[in-house]
Amino acid sequence: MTYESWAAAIPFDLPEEAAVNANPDNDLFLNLMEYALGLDPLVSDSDRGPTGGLLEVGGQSYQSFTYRRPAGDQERSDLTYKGERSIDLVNWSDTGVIEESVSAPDPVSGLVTVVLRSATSVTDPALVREFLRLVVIKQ
Ligand SMILES: [Ca+2]
Ligand SMILES: [Ca+2]
Repeated sequence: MTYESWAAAIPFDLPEEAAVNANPDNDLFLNLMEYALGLDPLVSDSDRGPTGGLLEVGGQSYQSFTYRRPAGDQERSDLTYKGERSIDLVNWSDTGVIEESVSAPDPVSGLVTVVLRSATSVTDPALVREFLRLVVIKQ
């Protein structure tokens, strides 16, 4: 599936509401992210975005975040998903972000759950602060 085929199947009121950077439902997500996460671009569903937390791996705690994305015949073939990390909210890089797991598709929604985490333990004395985010790139 591509963004264009996805958007063509949605009953937007106005043509401009189908743009990747439009947000006709006024929630937290522009259409591109609605598409990327398998959300409804016409229903406010801000609570279904990525969630942050701490993940325990090998006795260490790491900042993590979890998001869901469509898979199988709903896979977004024109998108690249990337976790990025920053220590200053200015410079971002995918270095230091690990994809910890990808679940099997949920039998009802068809979405897989992806868990990303920092490579740096929260107890690392060199770590002052860090931020993680999800970036979606459309080819
Ligand atoms: Ca939206
Ligand atoms: Ca929405």
